[in-house]
Amino acid sequence: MDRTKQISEAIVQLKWDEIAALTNETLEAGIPALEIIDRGLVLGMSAVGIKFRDGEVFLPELLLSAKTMKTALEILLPILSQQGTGFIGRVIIGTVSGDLHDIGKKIVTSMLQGNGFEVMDLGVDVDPERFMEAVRDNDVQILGLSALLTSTMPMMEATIKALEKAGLRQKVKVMVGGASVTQAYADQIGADGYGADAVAAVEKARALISAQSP
Ligand code: B12
Repeated sequence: MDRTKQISEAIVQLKWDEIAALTNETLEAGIPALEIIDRGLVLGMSAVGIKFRDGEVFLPELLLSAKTMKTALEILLPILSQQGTGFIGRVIIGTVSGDLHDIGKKIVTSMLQGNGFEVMDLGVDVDPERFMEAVRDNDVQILGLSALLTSTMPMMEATIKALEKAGLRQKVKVMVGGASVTQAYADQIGADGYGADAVAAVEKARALISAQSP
């Protein structure tokens, strides 16, 4: 079986105790970390998400699949964040209020770090006030907001509004992402950028910084 397919199968079959060895073997076979994530882990998680939506698996399985994915990411994310290029800019990132999903945000964070960005990760369930304070108190160019639930996506707009209210909207470019977020939604809430995945997030962050430079 294709090695990345084995990884995605391991996520679906909840092989949390085998995933570390499998990930190391796949790296040793010369498959790049990002390919293992995109063609293995993310495909596996998407499959689990569909099974959950369709009532074929339940919350305990969802938690175990996330644990399996996180175990593999502990090996892979340090590789992504060590690619090493010159300093480009500073980013604050977090998952919005009410939302606990952070796997995708962590991948985005590591990819940004590996591509010249210093990233301050505020974690999950971050309310608009906390984002606003972090932007106010730090020298940053970009604010990244992540949301996976349709019920928490409005907190992205609430955060942008909080920045406006505090007179800080011009200080940062706001970039949004997460499974249910789209470019149309980003436009609708007045965000400056959207990234469908971690590679797109890096490209968008670079473009936003270039546009800011005099
Ligand atoms: C793993 C998972 C969980 C784990 C989360 C573990 C963790 N620490 O993150 C647990 C078990 C905790 C969980 C809980 C819940 N979940 Co959940 N979960 C998932 C699942 C299966 C995978 C998410 C994931 O990690 N994907 C892999 C990563 C790599 O992808 P990603 O997050 O989309 O990130 C990529 C891009 O979106 C982008 N990106 C992400 N963030 C950002 C930020 C920026 C700035 C940019 C530019 C880009 C970007 O780049 C990333 C890398 O490529 C999804 C299904 C799915 N297909 O999304 C459901 C899903 C999101 N969950 C769902 C639900 C309903 C729930 C619960 C409400 C379940 C419940 N009844 O309790 C709770 C809510 C808890 C809460 N308050 O947040 C639904 C949401 C439905 C909806 N439309 O709102 C989904 C879609 C499942 C489904 N099909 O029904 N979940």
